[in-house]
Amino acid sequence: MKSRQRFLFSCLLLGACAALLSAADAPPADPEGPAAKEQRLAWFRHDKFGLFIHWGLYAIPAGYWKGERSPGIGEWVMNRMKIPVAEYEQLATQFNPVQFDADAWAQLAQDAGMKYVVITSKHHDGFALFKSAASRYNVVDATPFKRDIIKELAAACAKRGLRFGVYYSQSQDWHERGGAGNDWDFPSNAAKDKDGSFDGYLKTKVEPQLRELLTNYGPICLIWFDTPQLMRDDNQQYRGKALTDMVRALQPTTLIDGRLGTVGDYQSTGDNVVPPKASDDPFEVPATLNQTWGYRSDDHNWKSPGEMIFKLVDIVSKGGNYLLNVGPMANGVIPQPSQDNLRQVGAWLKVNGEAIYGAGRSPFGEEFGDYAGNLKDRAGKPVFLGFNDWRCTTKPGKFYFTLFKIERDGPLAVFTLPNFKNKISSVYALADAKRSPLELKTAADGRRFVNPDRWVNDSIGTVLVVEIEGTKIER
Ligand code: FHN
Repeated sequence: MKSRQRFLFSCLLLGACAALLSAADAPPADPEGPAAKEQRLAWFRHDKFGLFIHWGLYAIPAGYWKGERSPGIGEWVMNRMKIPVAEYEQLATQFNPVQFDADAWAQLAQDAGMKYVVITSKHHDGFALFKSAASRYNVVDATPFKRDIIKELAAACAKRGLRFGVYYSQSQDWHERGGAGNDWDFPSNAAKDKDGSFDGYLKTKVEPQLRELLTNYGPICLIWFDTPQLMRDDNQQYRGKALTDMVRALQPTTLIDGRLGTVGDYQSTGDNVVPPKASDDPFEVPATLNQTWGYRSDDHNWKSPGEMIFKLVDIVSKGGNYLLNVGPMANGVIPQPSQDNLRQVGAWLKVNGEAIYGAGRSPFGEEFGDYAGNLKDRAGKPVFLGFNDWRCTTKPGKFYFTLFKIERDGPLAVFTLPNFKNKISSVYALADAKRSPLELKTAADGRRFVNPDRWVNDSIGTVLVVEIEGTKIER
């Protein structure tokens, strides 16, 4: 071959390789198909633990309005007290959280061992924590603070390698006539879903604001839509297709949660609801640290670090993610008990994170509990009695058993392994840097057990690693 021919041939070859490579890299054609979803979900399935942040004007009244206690969750004060828009929006003129420090928030998430952060960019009260050309009711245009909170937090997260996502209340917007939920300023006879005002609100506020969020703040790992009222019309037709299409077009890797009003990328369980059994379908449990999402000055009912660790392991062992919430105060500071408790979870994860990040669900199931034979709930359904002695997560060739209640044989701590046939090559405690093998014993009935004595002084979850032969679990 002459050199010119050789050159042309190499160009063709390179072109063909590049086409093949980019075909392999390109996202699968149908963005709603299972392959595209799985591709988008890879980080979510790995990361497991995220920080939820509910923050907005409601942090100022903190659960009280004109000296009267508002019942329920803090961010619902406008609704519960039927506060007229004209009065509530005045809170914006007082919103000046001078102690807000995005770096400190992102640092807390990192210290807690969380891998992603999701903040309320606009909650049901309609107030945006970002600069928006679609509505002046936003932190930059309507408050003395004038700083774009979403921008600062997105940057602080990016600096620490944390993924960043936004909560966006697409249906309820108590500030707008067309939005769902406010029947005290805009009586329900407006029939928003029929007279076009809800569709108008979607077009003039929701769509442009989502475009802003997906354009101005770097990669958005997920959008957490919520309470999908009116997202289906009378004929059950989904009216948010423009929203879904926009997310897919602007950021094809952004996940859509399970509360948009159509099938998202994963299931969102009910608030604080942990499913009783494991699932292969991805899901996320949104949960509070006390009883409220948005800050309430009178809610001191904190979950202990031990409870949170149990929930994290429980959820991961069932195949899901845990999105745990903080409600910062009006001055921009996250309540100290939230910080302290989360940092303790982080300390546990520092030692035991291998059992969580990237881990698969339990192949067993008997550890979750059982339906009580003859107990029925008020709806007549059988009652599920949860067990919380141990949980199991997995990686190829490994089981991670996290022990929460230790059985004892006299003074000896005993963990009896669930039944499986694979040979065991090694057992050790994850907290043991030396990974010294623990002796595996076999009882008269053939069941295998270990005495992890030295390691069980940690009452909030001792992880035993059991390495097995083969990657397929034989039962
Ligand atoms: O009404 C909201 C509530 O304020 C909060 O944002 C939670 C979080 O999951 N979602 C709704 C209720 O389910």
